[in-house]
This record gives sequence, structure tokens and C-alpha cells, in this order.
Amino acid sequence: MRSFSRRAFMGSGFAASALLAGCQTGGLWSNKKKPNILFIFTDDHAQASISAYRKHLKDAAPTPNIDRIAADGAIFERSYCANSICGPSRACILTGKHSHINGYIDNERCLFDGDQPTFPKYIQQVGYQTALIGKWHLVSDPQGFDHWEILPGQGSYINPDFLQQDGGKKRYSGYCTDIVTDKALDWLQSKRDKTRPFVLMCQHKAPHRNWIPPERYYDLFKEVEIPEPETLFDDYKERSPALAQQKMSIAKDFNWAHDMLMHGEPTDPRFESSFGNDEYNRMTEAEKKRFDAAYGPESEALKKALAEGKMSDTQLTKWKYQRYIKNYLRCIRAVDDGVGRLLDYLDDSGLADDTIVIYASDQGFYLGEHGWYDKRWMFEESFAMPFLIRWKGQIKPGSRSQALIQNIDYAPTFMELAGLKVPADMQGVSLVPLFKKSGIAPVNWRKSLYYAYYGERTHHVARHDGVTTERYKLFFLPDMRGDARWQLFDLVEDPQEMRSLHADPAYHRVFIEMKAEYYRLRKRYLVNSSTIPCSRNAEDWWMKRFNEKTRECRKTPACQLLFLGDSIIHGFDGSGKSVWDTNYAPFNAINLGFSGDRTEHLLWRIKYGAFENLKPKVAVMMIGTNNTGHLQCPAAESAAGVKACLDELRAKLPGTKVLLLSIFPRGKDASDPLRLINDKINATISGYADGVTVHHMDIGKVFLDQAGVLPKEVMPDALHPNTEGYERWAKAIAPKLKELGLAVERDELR
Ligand code: SGN
Ligand code: CA
Repeated sequence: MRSFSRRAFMGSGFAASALLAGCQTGGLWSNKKKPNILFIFTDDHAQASISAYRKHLKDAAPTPNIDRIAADGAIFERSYCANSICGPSRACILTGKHSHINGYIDNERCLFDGDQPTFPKYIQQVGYQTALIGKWHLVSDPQGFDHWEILPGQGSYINPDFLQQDGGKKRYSGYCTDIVTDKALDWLQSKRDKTRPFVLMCQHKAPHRNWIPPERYYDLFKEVEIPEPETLFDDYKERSPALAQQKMSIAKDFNWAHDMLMHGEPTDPRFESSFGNDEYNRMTEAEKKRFDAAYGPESEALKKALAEGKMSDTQLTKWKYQRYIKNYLRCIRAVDDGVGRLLDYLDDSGLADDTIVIYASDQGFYLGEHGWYDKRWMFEESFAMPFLIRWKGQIKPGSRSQALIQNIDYAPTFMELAGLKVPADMQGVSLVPLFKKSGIAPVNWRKSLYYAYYGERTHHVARHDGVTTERYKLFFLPDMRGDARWQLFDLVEDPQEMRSLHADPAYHRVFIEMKAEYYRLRKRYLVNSSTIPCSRNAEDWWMKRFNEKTRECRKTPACQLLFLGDSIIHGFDGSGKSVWDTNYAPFNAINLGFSGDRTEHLLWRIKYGAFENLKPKVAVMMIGTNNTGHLQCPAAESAAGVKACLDELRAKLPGTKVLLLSIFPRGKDASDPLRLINDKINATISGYADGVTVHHMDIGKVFLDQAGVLPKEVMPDALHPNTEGYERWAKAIAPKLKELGLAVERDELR
């Protein structure tokens, strides 16, 4: 576990007591006892597998105890996350802010900035005791909790380890879900200070992959067939080609041992074989025996059928679905048992009246819908989160809410429940007004929600963001081309989201309106994609070049000159090679140009690049033309992206002088619309120079003729220089490089 102490994100450096002055309010509870909050939270629990949601699995796999919460309180049927993946969802919940603001945008390289304000820290200041037990997954140590005991990373189902507050680690025998519940009960019964209100976050690993039930449920559902979702055999037609590119398909991407609980290597090519079953490896010999007795016969029968060639693709997908869904639902059954034990305890101890109980999960999950498992997409099944709440005496039992709510609303809600004003920088809104009205939205309640997923290598789901209203949903996929970037769904006519309507003339007006709403929400939530660090990890060459460049940076401490940018700089490896060799190679220069990069990609590379052994005299940076070319980003947004790269670079290389170049002219002549956007970016970024550390040059005119036309002899495609273009470039900046300290005679460097 790393503890977090880097430069504070968004200028946080949080001092709860200092901020609290502005947050205190007589509020709800001036004369009453403040309510306790028991927040039961699972990992990857789809609404369809909670019977109170009345979806297709309701009869096959009832969840009587989770349902008790809804029966005694309310269930929210339009409850969503802001970013459908674990760490990010948790960060949204703690901060009440979208991912790009709280900084935890993906599970790949992020580390939660625990110094920033979070709701537990705020409410601690007004007397609440805060406790966290179970899955955390935010890498840095929890802050704002009086008591915590957490699973390392994803945690394990079988005989799990728990990280302790004192820095130690303890292993417990048994099944994780039961142990987390035991620990929560133990804290309630004997560890807390009974004179103070509390928030207890009881956070399960279940039902996260790989799905291992407790022994008592190995045989549950054994003789039954669980209903299949209607879209199990989705062909991904009539939507963006991005859908077919994912790697989370039941038919193709299940691992033989890890997911399907088989032993050894696959006996059929329709299974992935790359990793084993770590949970099985954690079992004692006796536990392994009982596991094998339960799963072995069915596994052997499958192997036999496969060997005899008796399994068609369709039959095998159905088999895989059954094995998957049964284990998933068995894991849920154990969660439901735990919920029952906690509810019983509240009843028996007399705490039930004063304790709000919430059941939620970090995101939804595909239970075979669209042929998938996993999450990430903005399609309903994984965008939706369960949200059930019981608040005796306040919420009318049996309420069903259709209000659009999101996980960024939880922190504001907890603030209000604790009698605090919601801080102005929290982006969610308190749900308390909904609770007071049986879940019915007040007239001024939000009409739309913003969502963003930033892409990861795992499962290859394309980066996208979007907006949903009550009826329509719009996706934007920035890394797809042209028309494939947009998807529009009518959730009333097509609840399964099987046909995108963005090009359907009948939906033209809706498309325009939804785009306007999308841009409105991006503005409201301060989303500028150009400043949000993002990798292009789905592209193999890109990641390979990044890794190679990381190594090159580490082993070239003599480097005196860096070039950072997109294909125009990358081209020093191609048409510009001779120019590079003559002019820059003698300085042990490193080319950090990556074809197709936008500011957000360069920002990611600077953030996660290896600069620790480097002390170059000069870094030449030019970036932004792809923000214009790919997405026609507004100039102000791209300029802010350039600034973000510049700031990150200066933080990484404080002793290096930066030569920031204006983006080169593009397009045939001065009236080219993309060139005009670049001109605007250039007008802004020239102001980023201070003449001391950051220097600026606009050398565009060395490529242009007198009429402002870009001649083919210099830039044949009106975007990238040829060798002659690179010559002119080198000549134009040579005096500046000399002035900035690269004046050492080349002979001396050799
Ligand atoms: C692991 C899983 C993935 C899952 C991610 C994120 N693979 O990488 O299937 O998408 O976690 O899940 S596994 O090999 O560990 O099973 S999350 O809940 O943390 O977001
Ligand atoms: Ca999750």
C-alpha cells in the first residue's frame, strides 16, 4: 500500500476543520439525534440479480434480505454511476465529484489523492465515527476513517488477507463475504463508541470476478436452468464497430480455469487459457476436495462432450453462461445472507430506527446481456447501479423512484444527513429531498446525467462519454472515426439498446438536442477532454513505443534535448531522420513524438513517463493539431491541453528550458477551417512563455509561401513536413536552441 503525498490534486491540501466553517448548518438535525448510516456496498452487482428490481432473474434467484431494504424503504430504478469501474466509482462516492475532478479516472495507473476533501472527513468533524471494512481498491491508504480494515487490491474470496490500520496484514480462514459481515457486526457490537453517530461502510468483494461461492452454495441452482437474457447472442450490428472490439464476451473471452473453474489447460480452443484459478490455490487440501466433488462431475461431462465434438458454438456459449451465472448468483446469495444478519442485528439491538441502511454496488454488470460479462460501457446493465435505502419514519415503505440519481450524489447526501451544508465544489446533489417525498423528484430535479469511461487495456472497451435523459441516451466515442463516434438510443422504443438512431432522419432533432445537452453537461461539470490524461493503450504500437521510450529515457542520462509531440515530431524518425542525425543526435536527443497524439495523450505520457534520470537543457514541445483535426475541439480547450502538458513537463523537469512551438500551419491556405482553429490556439499559447523557463516561437511562416499557401514541396499532405520541411524547421530554431544552452560544439559531445 502506498501512502499518498504527491502534489495535491486540484489544489486540495484539505484541512477539514478550515473548510467546515462554511459547511455547518442548523440543518435537518438541530434538535434531533443525527442518524447512523450503514452503507452496504458490493462490487459488480447488477440490478437484474436483485429480485426487488423485478428484472428477468427475479424468480430464479431471489434476494429476500436485500429486498427487505426496499420493502421497508425505497428502491431507485434509475440509479447510475459516473464511470463504470471499481476505483473510479469509489472515488466518485467519497468525493461527490466526477472522475476528472477527483483525479481517479481509471484502475490502471491511478492512485487516489487521499488528501482531498471527502465526505468521511467532513462528517468526522461534526462528531461522526467513520469505519470502513472490506474492499477499498484505491491504492493509497484510507483517510477520514476512525477504523478501517481492508482487502489488499481486489482481495480474495477464499481465506482472505486484510490490511490493518497499523500497517500489518492478517489472513483469516473462511469466506470473504462472511468475514466482512462478521467484522462489520463486531465493530457495531463492540468496537464503536456508542455515544456517537456512525457511518459504517461494509464493502464486499463479492460478486467480483472470478466468481467463487461459499461451500454452502456450491450446489445451489444445480438442477435448474437460469433464464438467459434476450441479447445473449447479440451480433453488434447497427451500432458502433467499437462494440465488437471488446474482450468481455461469454462466447470468446472466458478463461478455462479462472472463470469456468476447470483444471489444467483447455481441451478446446474456444476457451482462453492465460491464467489459472488463484482462489483454488488458496484453498486447503480438504477445501479443494470438496470443491472438486462439487464441480468435478459437471466439468468432466463438459470435457467428454467437447472431446466427442458434441458442443456447437451456441451450445457451448449456453453452457458457459450457465456456469458463470450460477456462480455469480451463488456469490450474491452469500451477500444476501450477510445483509440479513446486519438487518437482524439492527432490529435486535434497537438501532433500526436510528440507522439508515443503504445497499449499493460500485457499478452494474453484464449477466450475458449483449453476450457479455464485465462492465465499463454506458449501456444500461453496467451504467446502472443498485440503490436501495431504508430510513424508518422518513421514507415511505415500498417506494419506487424513477428519479435520475448518480453515485456523485452520495457524498452530498451524507453531508446533509450529518447536518452539513453541501460544499459548493461537490458536483452531486443531496438525495434527501427525494427520500422525503417517497422518491418522487421535485420539479427542479435534474433531467440528465453525464457519464465518462476513460478506457483501459483490460477488456478493450473503447473510451467514451455521454449523456442520458429519462428517455434518450447519447454516447460519444472519441477514438472511433467519423460516424462511428456517436450512438443514440431511444430507451423507451429500444430498452435493450440494439440500434443506434444517430443517423436516422426521424431522430434528427433528438440527436441535435442530445448533443446540446451533452455539451451543456460537459461545461457544467468542467469537462475538457484535452486536459484529462489518457493513454492509447488499445493500440499495441503506441504502448510498445511508450515502453521503448521509457527505457530510452532511463538509460540516456546524457540526453540534452527532448522533443515532445505528435506525428510531426514522430516524423524525425522518418522523413526528418537525416535532419535529426545531423542536428540533434549529437545532443543525445530523444524523440517523444507519437503519431496521432492529442494533448491528453501527451499529458498521460509526461505524467507516467520516466523522467527521473533526465536533465535535458531544452525540451521542444509542439502539440494540439490532432485535437483540432480529429475532434475539432474548441481552440480554448486545446490551448488548455497544451498548458496542462507544459505544467506537467515543468513539474517533471524543473531545470529544463522549454521551447514551446506554435502549431504548424495545416491545410492548403489561410482560409482552411482547421488552420483557423490552430491559429486561435496559437494566439493563446504564445502567452504561456515567460521568456525565462518557457520560450515560444512561431515558425509557421518558414513553410508558407507569400500568399499563405502550404506548398507541396515542403508539406506534401498539408500537415506533415517532408525532408525539406524538417530542414527549414531545424534552421529556424537553431539560434534559439543555441541561446537556450545547446551551444556546445558538437565535437565536444562526440
Ligand atoms: C480485474 C478482472 C477484470 C475486471 C477488473 C476491474 N480480471 O482485472 O475482469 O474488469 O478487475 O474490476 S480478473 O482476472 O482479476 O478476474 S473492478 O471491479 O476492479 O473495476
Ligand atoms: Ca466493480
